[in-house]
Amino acid sequence: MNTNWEAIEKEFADLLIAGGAQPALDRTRELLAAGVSPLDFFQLGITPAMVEVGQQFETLDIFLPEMVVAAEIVKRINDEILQPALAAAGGAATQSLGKVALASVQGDLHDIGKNMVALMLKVNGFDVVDLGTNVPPAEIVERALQEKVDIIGLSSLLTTCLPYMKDTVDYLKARGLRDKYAVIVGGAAPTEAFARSIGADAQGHSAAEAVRICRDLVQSRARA
Ligand code: B1M
Repeated sequence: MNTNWEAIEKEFADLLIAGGAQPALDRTRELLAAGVSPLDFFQLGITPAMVEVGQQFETLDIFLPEMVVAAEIVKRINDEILQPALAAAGGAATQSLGKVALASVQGDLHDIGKNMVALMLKVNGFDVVDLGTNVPPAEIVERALQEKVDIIGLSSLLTTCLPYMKDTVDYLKARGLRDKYAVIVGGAAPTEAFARSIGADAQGHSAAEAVRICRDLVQSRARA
């Protein structure tokens, strides 16, 4: 299917900033009915539209209330349309590939991307323990231990919260647990170089990439 993603991104950035949920929900349903895949729509339509919303916030063309409303509309698009469609397409996994604890790190309340990572991991055969947002390093590690996870996934969109990713890895080391878990970081804030610098195992740019990385991490740990 030949889809003009640039036009869709622009259309949705305008719809999100205009602030009414119904037109955005209707248009999403229309695109999916026309054959657009929910994952492509999320990655190539909605995510760049949110980046555009963020840019307009940065340049003071819009303000926090508009960004809050845009986020609420995207949550409804995800909850009511995309996540059910993705879950239905994913089918039921017969065997768990591994268990992942996911958190938006201390100070960070952004969760739209983290929630999509959680869903994509689940539909691809992982068990996910979603620890929520604004989770302090010690809580992440102690819950990972309680829940007997294989992988710790840390999300952050705020550069001011990057130190808490490092603190989480440092806390693992201090508890003598660093080798027990693979650690993946993601979200708009951490770069690959940052991930390396704090001793994380990997960094992911998207939910689809997070799934690929978690599969690789589980396989390489099984071989080790
Ligand atoms: Co905020 N915000 N925000 N925000 N917000 C950003 C992040 C910002 C870049 C906007 C901007 O200025 N351009 C900026 C951060 C600047 C910086 O740190 N460099 C910013 C700011 C400044 C703030 C506040 C400080 C604003 C204020 O209060 N003055 C405040 C902070 C609140 C807090 O957390 N303490 C704030 C608040 C908010 C809202 C509450 C209004 C809302 C969040 C609502 C919510 O999440 N429940 C919001 C939003 C919506 C945004 C933008 C516009 C969109 C974020 C989003 O949902 N994107 C954002 C602009 C941007 O991202 N460029 C912005 C869509 C989502 C699907 O993408 O989250 O990147 P993303 O997730 C992707 C990948 O990153 C990846 O996969 C996901 C799916 O493909 N990924 C992982 C994510 N986690 C992963 C983990 C992995 C692997 C991959 O492994 C574990």
